[in-house]
Formats: sequence, C-alpha cells, structure tokens
Amino acid sequence: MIISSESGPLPFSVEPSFFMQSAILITELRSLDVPRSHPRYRSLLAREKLADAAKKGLVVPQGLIAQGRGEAFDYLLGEKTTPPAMKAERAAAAYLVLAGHPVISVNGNVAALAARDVVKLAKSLRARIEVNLFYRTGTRAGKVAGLLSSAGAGEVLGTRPDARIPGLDSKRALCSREGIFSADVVLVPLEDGDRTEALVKMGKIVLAIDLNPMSRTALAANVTVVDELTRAIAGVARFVPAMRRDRAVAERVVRSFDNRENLEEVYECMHARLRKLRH
Ligand code: PTJ
Repeated sequence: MIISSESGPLPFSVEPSFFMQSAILITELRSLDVPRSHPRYRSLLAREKLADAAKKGLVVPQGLIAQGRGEAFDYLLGEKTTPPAMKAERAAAAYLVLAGHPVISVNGNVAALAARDVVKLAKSLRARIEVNLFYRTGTRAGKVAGLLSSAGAGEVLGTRPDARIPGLDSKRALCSREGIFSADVVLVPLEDGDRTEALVKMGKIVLAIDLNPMSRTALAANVTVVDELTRAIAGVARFVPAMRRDRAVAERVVRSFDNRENLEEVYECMHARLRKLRH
C-alpha cells in the first residue's frame, strides 16, 4: 500500500499503523519514568528510546551493544562536547555547505535517537537522506524510512537500492545511485570501518560521528566528530548558518582542518580527564 506524506507519495510501502507507531515512538518517551533531575537523564532517555525502537524492530539488538560502547567512551570525555569535537563539527558543517551533493546516511540507531534532528539538518543543507543498514532487511529499511518520514523528511532514499559500493561483498554495499553512490560528501553517523574505508576509496569526503576515536571509521574518515550523536548533529547544525553566510570562511575551515591532529586532541582530552579523576 502506498501512503502519501506531506510531500507526495512515498516511494515504498508501509503499513498505516507504522506511522502511528512512529509518532508514538517520537512522543511517548517524554513521559518516561526518569526524573529530569537525574544526573544521567539524557543517557537513560537514549537507552529507553533504543530499547523501545528495538521492540518495534527498528533497531537491532547489536545496536544496543553499540550504544553501550559509545556510552563508555562518552564517559571518558565527561559526557560533553569537547573543544576538538566542536572544531570537527564546524569542519563537518563547512564540508556539507560546500558540497554539491551531500547525503546523510541513517541506520537504525540514528533514526531511533535523532530522526527529527537529522531531518532538520538535511533540510537546512538541502541534503538527501538515505537509509543504509549494517544488518539490512527490506522490512527494517522500510521501518527506518517510515520513521524518518513521520519526523518530517520528504523523500527518503535507500529502500530500493540500485547500486553497490565497490569493494564490499555484503548487503552493506547496497545503496541508491542518486544518493550515496553519487554523493560527493557523506555524513555517516555510527558507521562501520569497512564501509567508511570503501566510501573514502570511492573518492568521497566522509564525515563520521563516532564516540570511539580509535575506531577504523574514526581513523579513515576525513572529519571525525567524536561526540555523542544528538550533541554532534546539533553541533553541526549550529555551524551551518555561519558557514553558509561566507563561503570563503567555509573554505578556510576545510583547508585548515586536519583529522589526525584533531583526534590527537581528543586523546589528550581523555588523558586530561583521567588525570583529573586520579587527583
Ligand atoms: O541499524 P544497523 O543495522 O545499520 O546497525 C547499526 C549499528 C550501530 C548496530 C552498526 O552500525 C554497528 O554495529 O556499529 P559499530 O561497528 O558497533 O560502530 C558503532 C560506533 O558508533 C562505535 O564506535 C560506537 O562507539 C559509536 N557509537 C555508538 N553509539 C553512539 C556512538 N557514537 C556517537 N553517539 C552514539 N550514541
């Protein structure tokens, strides 16, 4: 069954009840039994969102493990945006503003945690949104796209892949020709190393969001934002207007950004926090 969204018919079929479920997923979490005063409120809220999305088949069980790993790194960073993360967010915004064909890649975790923010960022950049799953099934791709649509996205790519990322054998290679395949700049939140490396090999500028500054993704990307997903998306979005206002500034930001140097600064932030905890 084809259902219409605000911007016309969706290019994939979704059960009507799914939209209802998505809307509930987006709103119901506010009424959680976690007091806002709890010191780890945001983290507990994220866990609830992911657990709920896992029950609905949007997030895979492995996604909960990935979140746990991310949380451990976030703890080492003091659960806040560090100065090097902010620098990377500015560089990512600059690359996205300068891009001819920017695409934001969305997996299950990203949709569950940040569907609305991703849609807002994509609109501000006129970027395409593509569902790209590590543990891909057609049904789950449809569900993730449905959630993005109910969060306000226009067309969502990736539910009917018609191209492959060269060098990857598995379903992770499946992508859309008018999306990731032909993009010049791809934002990949919570990406796996193989696909990041393959996208770089295709000549794309890869902007990663990954709390693990030692992951293969972090090391292979052109810009690695070592920050928690929702803070990172908001951080990139905050820099977009300034980068858009002055192209020369955006070009300067891109030229002066060195990802390896930035990662060194992130390691130093972790050292500094551990040193502080010891005294
Ligand atoms: O929905 P799918 O099928 O595409 O699967 C998504 C997951 C996340 C399960 C899949 O991509 C995966 O297994 O990812 P990895 O290889 O575990 O990598 C995820 C990386 O993101 C790890 O380095 C984590 O530290 C990091 N990470 C996890 N949660 C967050 C995060 N970084 C920022 N914010 C988070 N909330």
